[in-house]
Amino acid sequence: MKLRRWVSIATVSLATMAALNTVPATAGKPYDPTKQTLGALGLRHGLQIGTAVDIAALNDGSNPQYLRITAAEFTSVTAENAMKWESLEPTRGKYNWGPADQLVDFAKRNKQSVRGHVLVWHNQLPAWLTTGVADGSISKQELRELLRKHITTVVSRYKGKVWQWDVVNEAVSDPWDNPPTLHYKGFWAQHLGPGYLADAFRWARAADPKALLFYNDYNIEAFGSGNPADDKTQFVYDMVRGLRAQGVPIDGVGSQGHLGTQYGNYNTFQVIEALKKFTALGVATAFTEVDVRSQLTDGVQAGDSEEINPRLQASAANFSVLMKACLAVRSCLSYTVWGFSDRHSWVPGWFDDPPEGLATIYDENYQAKLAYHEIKSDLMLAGPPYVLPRITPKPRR
Ligand code: 9MR
Repeated sequence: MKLRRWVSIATVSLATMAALNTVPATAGKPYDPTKQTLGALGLRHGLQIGTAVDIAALNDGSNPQYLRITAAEFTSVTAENAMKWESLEPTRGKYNWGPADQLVDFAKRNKQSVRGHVLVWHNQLPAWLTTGVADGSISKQELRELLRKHITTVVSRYKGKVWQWDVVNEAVSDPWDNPPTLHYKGFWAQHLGPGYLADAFRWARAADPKALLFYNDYNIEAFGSGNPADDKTQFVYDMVRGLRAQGVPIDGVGSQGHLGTQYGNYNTFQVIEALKKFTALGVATAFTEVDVRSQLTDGVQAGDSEEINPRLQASAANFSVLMKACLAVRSCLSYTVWGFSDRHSWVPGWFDDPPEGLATIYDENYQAKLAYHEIKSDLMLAGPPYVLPRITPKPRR
């Protein structure tokens, strides 16, 4: 009786796994989830696990670990810098496709999806463009046409090869900006007005009818006051709702997930709630640039484990909160880390007063950190019956 009961439970759960397409090919070997990569575990949920890729590191033959882990551990890749406008068109009219093409080819060889990053952003613009606008040799009308051409050229080149495009990045100010009331900020809003957002999505859609088109931003992991004047998540939510209401082809909201252990941190349910609210607008969601940095105090720099350990633990907990929220909300299509190793992270170069670092899931010697193990266990333990297959929206026309 006992045995029969066990057998029938096993049969039901195998059937459930099969129905959900989650039975891994075992070829006779018992399936051991603890031995799987992040990417393989993500696939059980239909969730892509990605990383930002530094092409120079990928090409550095003296550092084979970087390429090995990029290929083995992830099912999605994002160019950390190679698809930004200044990288693609450093000289007006002369595109440098090499590094971006290389990443797209690498992804194909390794059966990975590509998140395209980024079409419209106020940073890392080519100098010829910003100086031309500043000295008046590029008019507003010409600027708008240059943007249309850029989006069309880049999206067309990678048509069918890029899964999700970050069409517009970081268009909204922060409460610490001046004025503090949230507003559309930066080069594009300043020169073209906020109408550039709708234009950009429409131009991207015209160039690739199938790619999922995302708005991407930081500090939108959870809602705050609910007042769009000081709650950035609410501002972005209202913006996306407005764009959808106008029929703008926006398919997703990317929440970057740049967190720090020194801040008050979110709990999983606050993040789930935010993802669900965006989902209710009919869009996909994703974590697009996750890392969790810490201050490198004198003690941390001196190797004091009493200062290092709590930071590694807090970092792991934050990585895990975003992963659990993503697993729990079916619109969340991918979870991308912004570099996987402390050897290649934007954090130390960016935050130097006080210095910050320790932001990724592997240390400088490519050893997996607690954060790696925690998100892996999240992926593993959210196994059957708690598998929620993803729901991908139809790209909007
Ligand atoms: O990681 C990128 C770093 O190498 C660049 O120097 C920096 C320049 O602004 O951009 C970093 O990536 C950013 C991403 O493109 C958009 N969101 C914030 C990321 C970290 O700054």
